[in-house]
Formats: sequence, structure tokens, C-alpha cells
Amino acid sequence: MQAFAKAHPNIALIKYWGKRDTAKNLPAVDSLSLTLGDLWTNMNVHFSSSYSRDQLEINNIADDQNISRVSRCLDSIVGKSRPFANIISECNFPIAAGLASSSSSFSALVVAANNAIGNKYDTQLLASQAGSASGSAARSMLGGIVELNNTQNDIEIKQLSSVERWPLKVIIAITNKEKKSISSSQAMKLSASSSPFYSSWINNQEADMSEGRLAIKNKDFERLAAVSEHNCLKMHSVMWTTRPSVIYWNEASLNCMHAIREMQKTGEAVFFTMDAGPQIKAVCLPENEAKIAQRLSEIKGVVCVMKSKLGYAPISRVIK
Ligand code: 2P0
Repeated sequence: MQAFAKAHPNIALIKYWGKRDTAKNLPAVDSLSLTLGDLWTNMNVHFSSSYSRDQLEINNIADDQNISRVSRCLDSIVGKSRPFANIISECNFPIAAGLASSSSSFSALVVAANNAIGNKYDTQLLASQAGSASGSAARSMLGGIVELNNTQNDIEIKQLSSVERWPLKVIIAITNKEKKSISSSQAMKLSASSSPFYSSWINNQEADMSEGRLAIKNKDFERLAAVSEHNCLKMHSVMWTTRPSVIYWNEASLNCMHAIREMQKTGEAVFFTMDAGPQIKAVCLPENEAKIAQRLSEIKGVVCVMKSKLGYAPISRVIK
């Protein structure tokens, strides 16, 4: 019982912030994301009665911090009476730094585990299982542009656009590779209980989702840019007004935002988004990619720039 899977992280344009059920890890709002093809997590899951406990290795280093979350996720796919597993994970981008490494990791984990036991579950069920471990991971089960909707007791994912239909590009300006000071889960909990803007954030999400869907349907870049930046800044306003405040930005993040605003004024098709970390993601049309990447790499405080095309759903194979 051994399988390999490769999955890509995703970044949300219309964000997930807040949970309606913490036990099941169900999001409080719908969200819309881009799957990033050039960033990946490779995962090998090997179940064997020869192991005496679950073991996890991330980028060649044994990891005890995440193992209980990983074990719970494997239990949900394989059952609690499963053999123990050895899990080897490799990631080509910084972990826990606001680049959604949990989205590619948990989607790769559920896909590999499912393949190892003979593909018992379909994509929607795997998305639910991945989402219970990490809300954003559900969206990495599909490629291109993806929507996550809340249903009565669960979630549902849908592809809004294939990679080929609208091949947007994403440039990531890394401004700090350190692990974030507070996890998204902890920060979301604090936001829900203390930000005076939290209820307004929740109540206005459907309007942003409709606007995002329409922009994607019409491939209207300006419209997608406007609603994405607005939604991102609204989420960060909730974070900033949380007590104690959750501020993931640094000076370079703000410098990048201003540079993107300047590029917009000179007619470049580009917009920014930012998640639970100080990295800036610039979304653009393919013809603008090189110029924008160059400009962002020159900004004070930018450590490096990564470029990504949109990516596909996870791939997997059984290892004999
Ligand atoms: C998103 N984030 O929509 C938002 C924007 C961060 C900011 O999804 O608590 O680490 O494990 O379900 O999966 C953070 O995602 O959160 C996140 P948990 P997760 O991408």
C-alpha cells in the first residue's frame, strides 16, 4: 500500500477567513482561487504493518509538529484501524510563510492515501477530507480557477475556468521566508471573536463572489482586479482590527502594493493579493509577466521573485 501524489498550492482571490464549524473545519464564507502550476508538493505515502507509528519527513527533515494533523487526515481516508504510515513530503517553496503550503500538502496527502487504498473516493469527497485538515486544501483538488461553496453540512468545489481558457500568470514577491508568527486557524478564531468588521466581512462575501464569477465568465481582467484587491484589503482590515491585531505585512509588502498601483496607472494588466504572510502575489496577463517580475524584483525588501502559470489538479500513481 504505497502511492505518490503531486499537488499544487492555490491562492485565493476571494478569500476564506473565518470558520462556521471549527470541529469540522468548515469555512464561514465561499472562496475563489487560482491553482499555481509551478509550485508543488510531492508526497509519498507508504502504509505498512512494519511501522510502529506514523512518521513524517518534510524536505528531508523529520517533523513531529504536523504529524497528528496528518495522522487524523489519514484516519479519515483509510479508517482508524489502518496500518501506520511513512510519509515523505517535498515542497519547492517556503513552508508556512503565507504561500499556502498546507493546501498542496493536504491535497497531495489525501490523493496519495486514496490511491494507495484503491481509489475509494471521488474528487468531491477527497476535497471534503482535505478541507477538514486545511480549509484551503479543498481548492487544490482542481486546476485553473476554482470556486469553493458551502453546502448545508459540507463544502463543494467547482472549476470556473480551465488553465487553457484563461492562462493568467502569478508573480510572487517573497519578502520574508520565515514561518508566520500566528497560524491562520488561530488568527481566524481571534478575528471572529474580536474584530468589529468580522460580521460585515461575512455578510458582503457573496457580493464579491458574484462579481468574481462574472469577471471570470467574461474574462474581464479589470473587473477581476478590482474585486480581488478589494476583497484582499477587506480581509486584511479584519485581521488588523482583530485583538490582538494580526498584521502579516511588512515594509516590502507595502512597497510592492504601491509599485503595482503605479504599473496599473501606466496601463499594465496586473493586480495584487496577499494572504496570511508578507508575500505579495501579483496576478497578470501573460504578456505583462516579464516586465512585472523585473519591476517587483527591484523593490527594496524583496528577497526573490517566483513566477507561476496556472496549474492542474493533483496527479498520482501507485508504487509497487
Ligand atoms: C485563503 N487563507 O482563502 C485564505 C486567505 C489565508 C488567508 O485559506 O485554518 O491554512 O487550516 O483551514 O487552509 C488559510 O488556509 O486554514 C487560508 P485552516 P488554511 O487562501
